[in-house]
Amino acid sequence: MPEIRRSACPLDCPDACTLDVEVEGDRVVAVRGSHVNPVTDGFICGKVARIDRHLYGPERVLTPLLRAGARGEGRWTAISWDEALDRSASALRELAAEHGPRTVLPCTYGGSNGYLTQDSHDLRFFTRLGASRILRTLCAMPSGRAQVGLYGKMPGVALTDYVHARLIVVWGCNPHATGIHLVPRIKEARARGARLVVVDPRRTSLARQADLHLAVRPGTDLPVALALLRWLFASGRADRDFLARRCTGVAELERRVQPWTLEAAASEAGLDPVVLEAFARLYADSDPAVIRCGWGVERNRNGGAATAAILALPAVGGKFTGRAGGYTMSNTGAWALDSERAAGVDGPPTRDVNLCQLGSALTELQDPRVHMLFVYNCNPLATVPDQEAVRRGLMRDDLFTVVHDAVMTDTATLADLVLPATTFLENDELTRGYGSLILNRARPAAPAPGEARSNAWLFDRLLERMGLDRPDDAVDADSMTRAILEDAEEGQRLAEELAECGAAIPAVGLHPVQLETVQPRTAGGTIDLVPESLDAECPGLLYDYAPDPATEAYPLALISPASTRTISSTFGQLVTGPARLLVHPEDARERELAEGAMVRIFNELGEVHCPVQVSTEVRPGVVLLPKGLWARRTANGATSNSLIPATLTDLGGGGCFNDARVQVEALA
Ligand SMILES: Nc1nc2c(c(=O)[nH]1)N[C@H]1C(S)=C(S)[C@@H](COP(=O)(O)OP(=O)(O)OC[C@H]3O[C@@H](n4cnc5c(=O)[nH]c(N)nc54)[C@H](O)[C@@H]3O)O[C@H]1N2
Ligand SMILES: Nc1nc2c(c(=O)[nH]1)N[C@H]1C(S)=C(S)[C@@H](COP(=O)(O)OP(=O)(O)OC[C@H]3O[C@@H](n4cnc5c(=O)[nH]c(N)nc54)[C@H](O)[C@@H]3O)O[C@H]1N2
Ligand SMILES: [Mo]
Repeated sequence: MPEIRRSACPLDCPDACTLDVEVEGDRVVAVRGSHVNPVTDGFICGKVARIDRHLYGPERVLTPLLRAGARGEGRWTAISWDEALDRSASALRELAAEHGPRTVLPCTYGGSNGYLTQDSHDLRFFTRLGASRILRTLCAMPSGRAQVGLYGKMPGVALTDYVHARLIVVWGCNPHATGIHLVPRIKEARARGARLVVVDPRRTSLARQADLHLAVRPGTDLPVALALLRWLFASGRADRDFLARRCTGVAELERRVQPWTLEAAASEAGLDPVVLEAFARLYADSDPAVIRCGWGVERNRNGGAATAAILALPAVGGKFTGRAGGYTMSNTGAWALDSERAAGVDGPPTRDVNLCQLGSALTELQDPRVHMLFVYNCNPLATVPDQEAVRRGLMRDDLFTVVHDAVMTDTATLADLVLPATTFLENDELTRGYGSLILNRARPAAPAPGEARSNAWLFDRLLERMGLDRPDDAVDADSMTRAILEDAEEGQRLAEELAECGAAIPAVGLHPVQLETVQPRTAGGTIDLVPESLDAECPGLLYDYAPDPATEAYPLALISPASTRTISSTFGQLVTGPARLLVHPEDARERELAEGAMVRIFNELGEVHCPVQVSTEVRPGVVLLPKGLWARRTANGATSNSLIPATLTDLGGGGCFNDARVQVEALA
């Protein structure tokens, strides 16, 4: 008889679903959404519903593997964990002795968003070792800086409260792929008469249903949002009373928006100014109005300022009008848990390496060079800009690369040592949503196949082997969970709720009302529309616009948003068939590209070979290849990141994924 076990999904998605996992013998046979998390509401995405193919598929790494042939040749020798740990520890010891511990670079991003797999056991190990510190900038840095700059860590409108909105603005977000539980809430709001505006260069499925779709050129949200702000000020629709009472920087913001008339912004963004004005009026006229700001906005040279300008709209428009009035960006601010402090993360000063610039860190950085790369929760060859530089780095003879992952990723194929990781259904986890307002505590639902071990287990063994452990360290999952909760003010209540049903809600509850039940958490408790800290960090000043990087040689903007079938590159091994580049019919005609033609997409950084799909889903001047593709999905093994520059966003040092400018031609 199958048994149902409770679990939760810690993958990089806003929804943080609670799950019912059906287990037969030692195997997971089915996964369904449960009702514990109200956002999940009993259904889940197709990726996790079919996760058995990932857990028990042919790509699963089952034992530690030591490279046996040339790098990338695919010949491996299975070794024991004891030998794998000994080899890792002796490589760490020898390289640190020769070059100093900063020669070791951990490489980690978003494989699992749980506190037990990131920023706890792992960070304690690398920090005490004195390794170089990786700045985890691949995502959410520019938008995070903007949000914290204007509002502090104020939680946003609950996704479940969208049903109450009269106007929903979905800005640079594609929930149909990236957080599916918002979609039925938008549908319900629409059924009750709400209007929908979508700002996206792509005609997403929500854009097709929208009252207004603003198909902006990538990277032009900043002038668009500034023009909306200017219109609100100029047409007497700004809420002057609210601004005077609750905000700082009002006059300065009003000054900085001046260059951006609706006409100027529309021209820069490739929009009809009439449509932009219609949007401005609709926003001013609708209450409650909510903006779902996504991460498509941030992935370019203007991404931080653009997010800040969008988040300024509800303040200037006086849109904090109760439940469903305001904005949602990331909701992590609902939690005050500090896993680093609880884990005892401390160590000697070291140096920072920006993950978006991993390629140059591996090929150019000196004093000391990186001689050991330790990859976990990450597949950098698939997900980091300037893929060819990352590849050259990983191919270095004098670099020892360890990859801890559940499957043989593109990055793992170039490693020296591959260590088998558990998946979230096989290890303990404590995780909070960044959309859902929920904290989940999951126990292993099924035994791990083969010799797979969790991050917590691995980094605690290495800590011991390197003699860096201390008697009062929290080690196993229960003691780390306890330490994290005990460290927090509301820990006692959270612990009790978790013990009862495996989930807990934050102190702000499930329905925070912005500027009513939750307040700005800036130093002065005000909304800071032009924070000095952001001015200090920006090249130029906050809200300065950097123009499109297109050139005559590379006129097309390549965007690489999320696809429905993977989470970044996770589950990418399960997707077969060639990836296709979406090209607008006008751009295809100009280049004489027929549907299905093999093309070369190229710029000065690299090239990708794949077939085209001619489609009005993208606007003219924009081509699209999804993020997270595995090498096998293109004819030459390169993916969008081989065309993406390692330049950084205006705030937070983030990735400019959508600043790639390319040319496309038929492959002879
Ligand atoms: N199925 C699935 N779900 C996921 C993920 C996944 O890969 N697959 N990834 C997870 C992660 S890591 C994240 S960060 C979130 C991201 O979730 P989203 O916020 O939805 O982010 P993206 O898919 O990057 O981009 C969203 C939209 O922005 C558009 N876009 C691109 N450039 C611009 C621009 O300059 N301006 C505007 N206005 N729009 C632009 C794209 O066309 C896309 O439709 O989703 C999470 N959920
Ligand atoms: N071209 C392009 N590239 C992008 C983006 C884009 O918009 N365009 N978006 C970026 C975004 S939003 C993000 S968030 C990043 C994500 O970049 P990455 O963090 O590299 O994300 P994934 O590709 O999902 O790789 C995570 C890996 O961690 C592994 N993993 C999962 N759980 C565990 C665990 O418990 N332990 C260990 N050891 N491993 C585990 C998974 O199997 C997977 O191979 O990619 C970025 N890359
Ligand atoms: Mo992300």
